[in-house]
Amino acid sequence: MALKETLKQKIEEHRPRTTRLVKEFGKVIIDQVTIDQCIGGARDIRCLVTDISYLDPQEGIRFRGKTIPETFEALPKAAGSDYPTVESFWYFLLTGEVPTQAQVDEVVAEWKVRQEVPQYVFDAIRALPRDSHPMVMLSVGILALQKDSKFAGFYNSGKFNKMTAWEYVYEDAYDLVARIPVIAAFIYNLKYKGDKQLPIDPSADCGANFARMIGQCKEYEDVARMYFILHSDHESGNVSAHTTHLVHSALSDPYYAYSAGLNGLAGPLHGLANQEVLDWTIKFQEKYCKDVEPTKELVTKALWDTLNAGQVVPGYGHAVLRKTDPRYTSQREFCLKTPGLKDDPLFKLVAMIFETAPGVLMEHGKAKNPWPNVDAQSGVIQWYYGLREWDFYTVLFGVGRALGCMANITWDRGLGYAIERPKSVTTPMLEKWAEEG
Ligand code: FAM
Repeated sequence: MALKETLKQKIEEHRPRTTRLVKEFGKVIIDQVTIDQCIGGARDIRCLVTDISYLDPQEGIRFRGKTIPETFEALPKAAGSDYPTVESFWYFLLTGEVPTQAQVDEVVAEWKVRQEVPQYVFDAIRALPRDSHPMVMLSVGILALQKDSKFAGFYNSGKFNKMTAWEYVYEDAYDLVARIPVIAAFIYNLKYKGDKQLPIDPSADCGANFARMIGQCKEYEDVARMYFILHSDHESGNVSAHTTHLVHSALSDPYYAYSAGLNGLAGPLHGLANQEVLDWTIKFQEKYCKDVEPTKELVTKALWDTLNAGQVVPGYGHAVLRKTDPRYTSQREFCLKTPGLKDDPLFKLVAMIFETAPGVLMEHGKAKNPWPNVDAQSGVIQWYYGLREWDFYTVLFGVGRALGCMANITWDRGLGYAIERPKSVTTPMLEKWAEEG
């Protein structure tokens, strides 16, 4: 069955489950809220629902019930590669089913039709000051696409229907995931390659095409596939996914919603951490290792300098995870099996930071999770392949994260999730409840 028909069937099968939960069990208590959660960023409060991915604090992410190695193992691979295509992963995220090769081929073919980006998007990005952050450019590019939103068109048609609204979100979502790598490649060439744009390769899958559009080598095709898949989804509560869900809950279309999600991803405590990691590591090399090899002692000193200056160690810690992020491990394994990369001095330094930082953070005693997250390892791979403009790294994250956010809001509409509206209280109310115990 083709992707849309499979998805339609899945959504229709799922709807009675959601309806029953609300109607028959709506008042069952699944959590309680404490004052520190209220003030502390709603940490851990169970109040969002998604079946696309689940994040276990010890084990890390599962996409549609599968761990990262299981996901890579199960999905059909790109021709001549150990990694699945982004397109097969998109099918899997949306439907929860591992596609057959024929189903993947269909998605790859449809992706190519959808990936054409209107000229006005490029014009809008080109009109920005060239020294704008590439995340601004990406967010503007996505927002510019809004004018042709099929969901907004459906809403304005006067024929809006809650039962079929998801089909228009799906159309926009699919267009968006196919176009965002092309927009990202355009931004890369505009900002760092003197606006020398490279054409879409109509014979290539998403990952290979992205690699070719930014002038990368053959091996980078797998880097792109791996990177986009690993960064796709991390359940619903993280800033970019939650923002996208929140904005779309007002029936803002996928372009409004994901442009907003990208603005959240651009924060240094979230997606920008990958650029901060490279910045930290390169500055460390310049400051401490001009004439000497890095040592654990030097790394320890640099980590304490950062902490004593009141800064966070980028790439370490997590709001939910309490172990090394399997997305970190997956990228580390890629480095270890790639000749050249495993002996690269920057990779060795990142590995030394991995051996050192958890102990320092534990001694520091603040971070609940002293282990590395996805961002601690991702920059070094890009650096090795010559993509050294590290302010671009969050854009790569944003291309991947689109897959998860778009799959999620397609399902949000399919299941008719309500406009989000948590309740706020005042400080005197908290103080009164505190006194009452
Ligand atoms: N370095 C220094 N201090 C840290 C720290 C780190 N890497 N991680 C946490 N802390 C501090 C944190 O700032 C807080 O201090 P205060 O009590 O003074 O406010 C304390 O430890 C408790 O924080 P937590 O409960 O362990 O973490 P949070 O849930 O509040 O925050 C992160 C989670 C990810 C924002 C935090 O660990 C951090 O700032 N890490 C560095 C930035 C980073 O790598 N972000 C990327 C996260 C990634 F998964 C992603 O979204 N892409």
